[in-house]
Amino acid sequence: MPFTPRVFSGVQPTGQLHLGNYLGAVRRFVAMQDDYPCIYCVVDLHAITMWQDPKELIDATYSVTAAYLAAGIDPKKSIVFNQSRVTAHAELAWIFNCVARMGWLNRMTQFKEKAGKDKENASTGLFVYPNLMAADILAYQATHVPVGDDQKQHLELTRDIAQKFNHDYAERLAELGYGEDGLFPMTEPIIQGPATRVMSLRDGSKKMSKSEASDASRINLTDDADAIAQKIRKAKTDPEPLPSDVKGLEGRPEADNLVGIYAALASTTKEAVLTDHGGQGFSAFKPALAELAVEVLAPMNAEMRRLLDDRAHLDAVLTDGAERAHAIAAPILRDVKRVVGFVS
Ligand code: AQP
Repeated sequence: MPFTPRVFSGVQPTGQLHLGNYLGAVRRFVAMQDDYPCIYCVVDLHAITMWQDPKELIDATYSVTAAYLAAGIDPKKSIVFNQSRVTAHAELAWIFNCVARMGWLNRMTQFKEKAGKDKENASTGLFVYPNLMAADILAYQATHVPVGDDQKQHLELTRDIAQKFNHDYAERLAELGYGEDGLFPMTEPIIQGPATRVMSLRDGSKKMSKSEASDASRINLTDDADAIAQKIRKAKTDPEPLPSDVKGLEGRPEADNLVGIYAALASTTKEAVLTDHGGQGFSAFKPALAELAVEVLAPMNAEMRRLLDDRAHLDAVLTDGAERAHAIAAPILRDVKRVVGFVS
């Protein structure tokens, strides 16, 4: 039997959300609400795979929740909650720790990037992070996951885990009345638009990231108009004017990044941006980009501030979301346990 379409995605409360998180992920979350039942999680279990100060983790959890709502996620329509409140994530992750293979995880580039040279000192949680991500998605039998380009490999691993589980337990699944599709769907990543990988404003070869030390490398959703304008003014560029077509952006990562950001903010394509701005120097293009960024981000910024002053409301959203998420995940997890052979 085919799976009911359902969207799941999440963001880690590891700092302030930035333009990359917004354009690559959260804006797509908002768009998908009209077409699918959606579950949007603040993935606090993932956050602690790297050290988090507890008080900062609490603040960041509220901040990501506020950003979700300010960006346009409707908590009545979509489910919004923080991951640690629904125990199915951790329970299923353990089962997937026993399904996924060391060799699969050894190939994950995000672990290599985050662990850096000091691999021996990385938490074991960071190593099995992709198994928890697979559990997040498959605990809801989610069929679609909107993410930025950096998560593509983890989504492939999710499919490998789903496939191996369905295959290893095929006989048992058949005994329990499951059809050929098994218990878990082959989830589709949704990686779309001109800004699926927004790069650092200081270095066009590095991804814009919450945990990057330099605040000038990213535009935070909490930055005010002056900060946004200043960061864009100081963004690293090359001395050439903008080309008139996309091919001319090859080998110019910083120019490509700023054009991609403009295109995403204006909901258009890089081609269209270059039709309007090709031939312009950065001294003209950067103020136009800053103006557009402020126009899009300022209302969200104001709404986030308003929401952050009302923790009771954010708590109510998270509590309600966790109850609704649990109601979906609990019967799926119960079936997984029966399939595996746990007596209850
Ligand atoms: N630079 C980016 N461009 C486009 N999309 C991005 N995403 C992250 N960075 C960019 C997407 O945002 C969603 C949430 O990401 P996350 O918080 O779960 O973790 P991450 O991918 O590791 O993001 P950061 O900002 O780099 O966080 P830290 O520094 O804590 O690791 C995901 O869909 C991601 O693809």
